[in-house]
Amino acid sequence: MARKSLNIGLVGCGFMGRTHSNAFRQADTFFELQQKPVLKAVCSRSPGKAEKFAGQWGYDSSETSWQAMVERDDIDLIDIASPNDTHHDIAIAAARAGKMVMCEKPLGRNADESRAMVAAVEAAGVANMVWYNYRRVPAVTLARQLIEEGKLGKIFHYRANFLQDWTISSDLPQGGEALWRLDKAVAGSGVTGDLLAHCIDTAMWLNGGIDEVVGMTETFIRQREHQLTGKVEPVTIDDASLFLAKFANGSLGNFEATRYARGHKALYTLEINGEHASIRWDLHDLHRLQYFDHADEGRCRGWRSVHVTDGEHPYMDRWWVPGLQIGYEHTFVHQFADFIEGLANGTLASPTFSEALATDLVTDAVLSSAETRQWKSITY
Ligand code: SOE
Repeated sequence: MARKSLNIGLVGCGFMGRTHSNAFRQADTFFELQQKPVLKAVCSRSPGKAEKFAGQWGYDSSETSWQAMVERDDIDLIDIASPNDTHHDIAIAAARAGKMVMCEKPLGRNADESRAMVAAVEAAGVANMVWYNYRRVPAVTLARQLIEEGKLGKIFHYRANFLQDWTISSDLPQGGEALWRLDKAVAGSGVTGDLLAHCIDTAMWLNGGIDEVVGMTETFIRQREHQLTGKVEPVTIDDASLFLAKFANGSLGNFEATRYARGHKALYTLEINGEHASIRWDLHDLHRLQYFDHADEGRCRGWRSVHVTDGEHPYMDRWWVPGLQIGYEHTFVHQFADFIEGLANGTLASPTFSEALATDLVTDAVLSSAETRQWKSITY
């Protein structure tokens, strides 16, 4: 029987537009999707760019206005991969037009924007999802399985870092196409919304909700040339952000993100210490899960380095033969395949807009705590 098509309209032709487009193409090859993804249209403000992207990635058409794309009858799903300041308006318009919506993280520039986006998709009753891709690294999904099976027992500590070094030079301008992440008006915040958001999303998925936080942020370079105005302007994003957290299950969290950790390009690490076992994971070695089980026989007890490439590991039966690795791009493929599966079985793939709002509530609380130098409670 012919499968139903799912016509996709992508907004944004940057780094994330590429990761999502690759996922749409690969998922249909490696997974048995119940619906056939069709790359219908891609949209970018610059006409040449959208056209070129459409040719390269196999989209049927290109647009220069997201409003026009949202109104098209031949599009079922709007995927938002454009800068953060566009997420709110596009998602709400898409939901009102009855389209399914997928959105790159963070959902909004702040929790107020995200709340309105949640309200829009829920009022329209349309499927929705936010691309927090690191949950779908097989080793991270395996960590979740082990925790759910009770292998760690009571959890005491959760530790996460996301370290980069690409903004250290004071000559680096802010704003514009490639550097909008440095412009608070566009990004919403600096590393808190960009990098800690990933750590928080994974943390709450693995270890449950966060009740309270106390944070500290710093902007190391306070003025940069703005690419759009050509003027030297204040920098108002957080370059580094650290916070302590208390989880609802009583465990303590310790989080850090910075773009000033010389030598680290995208080092996302997490560690969880439980009563019976501990887990450690590192994005630079993403196919391995480090696991320490206190139940092991004493003389051989130690950290195991599990190579998460066997058919019995999450998602791995879809790829190559045991022992052969997959990488960063596959996390998006897994997330999209889960989204389609969710449409078929009536359970939306996680995180939905509403689940991703929880992350924005935590990032807002961290920023507000850093500003006021006070602990902040989070009400979901
Ligand atoms: C920032 O450099 C960035 O590209 C983030 O925006 C992504 O979400 C992260 O996965 C990698 O780093």
